Amino acid sequence: MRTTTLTKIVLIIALCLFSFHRDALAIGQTRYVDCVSSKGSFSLAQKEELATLYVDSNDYAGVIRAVKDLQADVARATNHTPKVIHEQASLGKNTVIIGTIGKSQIIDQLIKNGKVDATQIAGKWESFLIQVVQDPLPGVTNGLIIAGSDKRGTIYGIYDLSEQIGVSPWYWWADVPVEHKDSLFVKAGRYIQGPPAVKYRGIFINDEGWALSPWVKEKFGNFNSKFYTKVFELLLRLKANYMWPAMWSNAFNEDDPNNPILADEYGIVMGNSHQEPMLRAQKEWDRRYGKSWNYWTDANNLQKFWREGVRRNKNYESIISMGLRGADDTAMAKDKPIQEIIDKLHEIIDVQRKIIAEEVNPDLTKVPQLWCPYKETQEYYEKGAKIPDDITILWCDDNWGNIRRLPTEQERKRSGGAGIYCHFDFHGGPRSYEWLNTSPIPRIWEQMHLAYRYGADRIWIVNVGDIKPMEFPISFFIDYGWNPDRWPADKLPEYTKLWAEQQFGQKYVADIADILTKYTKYNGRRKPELLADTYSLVNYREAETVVDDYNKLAEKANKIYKTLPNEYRDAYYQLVLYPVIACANLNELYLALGKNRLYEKQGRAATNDMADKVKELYKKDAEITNYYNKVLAGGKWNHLADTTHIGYTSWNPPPKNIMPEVKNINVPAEADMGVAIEGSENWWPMEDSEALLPEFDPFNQQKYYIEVFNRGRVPFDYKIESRESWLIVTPNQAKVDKEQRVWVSVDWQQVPTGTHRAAITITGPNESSVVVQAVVKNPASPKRDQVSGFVEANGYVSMEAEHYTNAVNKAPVRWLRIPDLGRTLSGMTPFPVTAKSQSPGGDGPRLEYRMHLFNSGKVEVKVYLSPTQNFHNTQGLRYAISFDDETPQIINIHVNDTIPDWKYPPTWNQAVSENIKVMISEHMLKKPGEHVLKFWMVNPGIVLQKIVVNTGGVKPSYLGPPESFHNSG
Ligand code: REL
Repeated sequence: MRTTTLTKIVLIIALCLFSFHRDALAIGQTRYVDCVSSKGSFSLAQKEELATLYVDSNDYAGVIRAVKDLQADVARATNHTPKVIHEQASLGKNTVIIGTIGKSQIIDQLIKNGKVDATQIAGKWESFLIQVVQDPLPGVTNGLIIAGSDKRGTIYGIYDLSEQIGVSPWYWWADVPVEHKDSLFVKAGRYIQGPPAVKYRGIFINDEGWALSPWVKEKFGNFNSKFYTKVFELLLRLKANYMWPAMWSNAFNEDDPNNPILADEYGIVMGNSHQEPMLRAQKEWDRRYGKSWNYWTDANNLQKFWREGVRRNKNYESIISMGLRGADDTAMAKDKPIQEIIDKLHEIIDVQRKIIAEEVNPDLTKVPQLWCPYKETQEYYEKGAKIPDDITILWCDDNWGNIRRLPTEQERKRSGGAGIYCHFDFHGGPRSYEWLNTSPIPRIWEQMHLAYRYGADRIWIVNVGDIKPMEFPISFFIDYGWNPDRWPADKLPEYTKLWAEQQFGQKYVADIADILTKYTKYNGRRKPELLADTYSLVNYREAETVVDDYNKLAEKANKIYKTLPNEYRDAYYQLVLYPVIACANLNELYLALGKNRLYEKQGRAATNDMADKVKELYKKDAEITNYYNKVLAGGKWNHLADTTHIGYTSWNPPPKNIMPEVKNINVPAEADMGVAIEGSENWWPMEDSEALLPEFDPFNQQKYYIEVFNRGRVPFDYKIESRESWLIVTPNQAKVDKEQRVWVSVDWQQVPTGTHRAAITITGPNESSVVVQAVVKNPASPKRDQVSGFVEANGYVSMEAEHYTNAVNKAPVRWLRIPDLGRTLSGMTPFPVTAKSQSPGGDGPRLEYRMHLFNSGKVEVKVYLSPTQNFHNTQGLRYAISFDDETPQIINIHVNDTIPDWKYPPTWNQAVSENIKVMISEHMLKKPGEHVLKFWMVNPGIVLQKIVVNTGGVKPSYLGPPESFHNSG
């Protein structure tokens, strides 16, 4: 008997620990639900025996509704449905008592009787307490109390329990399965959360024309309350509270009158986009007045229109967008003098506030309002527009995730506070990006951390396009806003793992987290819509390495897919596999396209193969889209993969993907040998110049390729000879049908000291031959294992920021590594981000990079930085740079960004497209040998990703040369 019980316990524990069991049910929170009982634990479910769920019928309708979700969630996990009751008389022995302080008699009574101490949450915003209480009330032996400080506090408490029992906030929106559990226990203890650090946290559904709209039409008819309640529920499960609704052809309040009613009942605070003031969608205006609004000519109609809007929604919780922009995301008056526009803005806000005072509350400080200095409207503010103190200023990013402005010390005193509106999706220039998730969480962290530390914490709202496929960054954005202190930079990898675990269980956590981190990094390097002609085809094997890495990731993601139990596959496909295989395929397509064009110039027989490959990959792209739309989850997400992404010619998406133009050539029959080499687009014997491979050195111990290719249809044999026995060439003879890649490397045990030139002779058909030169540099010193720091090769030293030799801190400033930030490895930034500016030099904070150079004279230092905006609106963000004892040169990263008219500076297009800002300084080095490069802090907010010291050999590439050989010394 005892053995059986023991076996059972062991089995249950094993089930809890292994396979797809999910520990990280509530990301970043103490885990309080278990599937085995423990001392003093509360039994929520034990086979058919379920605790009763009690909620006062006088509590908020939204709380009562959420309890029904909890009831359904328990059933999802256990297959048994608990009872929901509202009468005190029917309280069972085991009851979950749920209620809002001040709205639930029982909760108030428990607090009064001292059974529950709610002082930590009472009167706070959106806070809750979950506590196991023995004998809380007569007849109740075991109680689980979920008490909320306010309506959403209670709702969040309810959904927190749901999350802990294994229902992911994405259970419906991403088909995340709920793992079956026979038993659920809440461990003895008190679990408190809130208040959130950011008061309003939400999303903006936008640019919904291509994917979300047809999906909504097919599944819900229109953007009605059937659709929106799905969104509201998701937001509450994520602990978000705020939203701007879809607005392209839609009007939230009008398309379904139940929309605002249900938003309010659920507990979602509604607003409208930055261009739609006074709780009215632009479409409502268009439907009535049919032309663009203009306050100069339409003041009366606009005032009437606004009055109707705030009157209609006055009983619902909202944040009212204030001010005015032109219709359709344009400036309100392009040709008028700026002062006239500012005066008009003042007049508009005055009128709007008068209407609000008359219609909603004469005490305007009680009515949440925001003004959003989006695009041109920021100029009005910087040039003197005065925004009433109690209105929240919702600062914006540059549409590409880089915050344009943060509150100054003075502005931080405003009673309305500040917030941030930013983008994971954008319809506009320099190119729309609306297809896949391209926002790695380290950059979201870095920017929102800045925002938080500079006091922009009243509202965070992010443009998420169609919601899908932004699931992962949405979770992070909301979780980070809830409790930024829980997620310092070094915990970001943990966040990714916990998120992966919440959706897929423990088994593949590390691998899935790795996939999420890498695919977002790869997509963050350049938006897929901009990908054509990005990576170098010939230098540093850049394009093929990117494709190789992406394909390896796709292979890994696919392998996991195949071994996952069936019920996890849909979720995994949409959250992990799809973005990886879709973008790996696209990268490969552009590599094939680049090769097709290069090969055509070289007359390679393989030109047409590359054209076929492009066609095949283009077809595969359509198949992936089709799978997402039609097969995944039985077609549940049809259209959500419709967004076009191939064939852009401007910022505006093409209406349909367009197959890129490929080149086909007529290949003559006769065999004809061509030779191409790494680092060059030329081919020989066509070219007059010398065929010279990049240099070989004992530090990096490179291998470089030579490509022997056929310009005819008949295959031929080649032979390769070199006099140097230490030069390894493989294969040194072969039959070439279309092309053969030959690898050249050096046997470093055999090479004599010094610089050598080795000729490699390739002999092909009809006695044709090509000579390729290899330069091999084997210096007497330094020696590979003795050198400390980096070593120059091929005319450069390339260094990842985190591979500094020395980080010099100076209290309170220290250097912070932000893992996985940026295009290559990670980012280094001076911390805290609110630290005072520093004068570079002396013992100032700096990163030091030791290196050995073989060259001297003039060198160029290229510093790769995140494209941070001039968020202080001062002269620009600066760092300083020096070699050895040089006086540091101060470099202003915004020096070329002077914005006379507050439009985006010309350098901005390049910086956001490339997702990097490269600054160059020149230095004079008297002699070769050991040097120390110093990167000095001047302003906080600068994020260093990579440094390249160019002694004359850097070749064009997108990411810059790969990292040079280095030793920690
Ligand atoms: O991303 C933005 O904030 C804007 O482009 C949009 O809010 C804008 O109103 C656009 O969707 C409308 O055409």
